[in-house]
Amino acid sequence: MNTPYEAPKIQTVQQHILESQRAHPTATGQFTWLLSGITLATRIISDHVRRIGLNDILGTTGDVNVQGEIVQKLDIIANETIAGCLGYRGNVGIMVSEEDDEPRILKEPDEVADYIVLFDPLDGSSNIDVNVSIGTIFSILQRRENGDHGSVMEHILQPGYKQVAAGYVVYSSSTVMVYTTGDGVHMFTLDPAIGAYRLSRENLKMPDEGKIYSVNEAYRDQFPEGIQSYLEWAKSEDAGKSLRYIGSLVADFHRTLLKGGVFLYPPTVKTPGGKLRLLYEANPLAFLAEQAGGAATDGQRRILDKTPTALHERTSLIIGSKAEVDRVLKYWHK
Ligand code: AHM
Ligand code: MG
Repeated sequence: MNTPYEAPKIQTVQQHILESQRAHPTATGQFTWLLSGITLATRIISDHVRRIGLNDILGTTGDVNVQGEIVQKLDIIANETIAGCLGYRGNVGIMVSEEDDEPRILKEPDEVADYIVLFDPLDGSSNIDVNVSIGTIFSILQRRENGDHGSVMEHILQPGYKQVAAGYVVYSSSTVMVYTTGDGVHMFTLDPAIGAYRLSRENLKMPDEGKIYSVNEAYRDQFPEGIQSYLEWAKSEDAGKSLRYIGSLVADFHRTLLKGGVFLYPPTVKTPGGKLRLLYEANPLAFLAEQAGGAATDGQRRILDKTPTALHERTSLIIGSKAEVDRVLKYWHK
């Protein structure tokens, strides 16, 4: 019999997570439940972003956050939306946000709540007012061990290689989610017609090489000499490079993931320890980069090997195609 209509095969992010969890017989579904909180929150944020010019949510709140940065109204909306969507997922014990001074403790260590969620609710917020891509970045850790009642900070300040999942959402020409649980990198696009993230690419690999380098060249004179030499080389005709810099890490990284190349935020005279946050920015993106075959370093060490010493710790970051990251390091340490 002829079928009058064949429904398109759709795989949502929820189905994808459930299916990959099936490969782990001990999985309880708790993790899937947690990730569904993130997908819900980012769908709500995406809706705010789309309607931003129509509502009174453009502009600043008049406050400065713990990082010394001006707080945008949408920063707060994104922060509270994520906190709200995750707060009642009973398995989240601690939430740590770039916008909050202190972690939010939802469950005491002796209560059963395995996960710690760390996030940058709205990365690139200086781009909000000018309709340029922005995003949400998240990192998920497990409390160190069952029955380990160490201090809250001991549970949070784990090196990046201990992440159990990480990802981001870019709010751009479309809303795209990319995540890893250590089993490859997968990309989904929000289908506004059905309100769900649909699989667009599975097991994404970062190209081994790429012609784009991405850096705020205005700080060139403040960078270490080796980085300046790399930039000189990158500008030469022989190198065949091209420069792109959006100023939203999440969007600059997304391009690097898809097209290869390298993103650099080296130390500057003004920020000798680097500008980007280790826990909410560098760690999750480094996990994704490595899972996609790329690399991430602070110039001295692999990002994922760094043991954080403070909640809002900053780091320098060189991330992208492995060969290009290696080339930058070679120039830096010549
Ligand atoms: P934020 O918007 O979460 O505060 O993030 C900091 C941003 C990154 O997204 C971006 O890579 C970087 O700061 C740009 O900094 P600069 O303006 O110094 O180039
Ligand atoms: Mg940020």
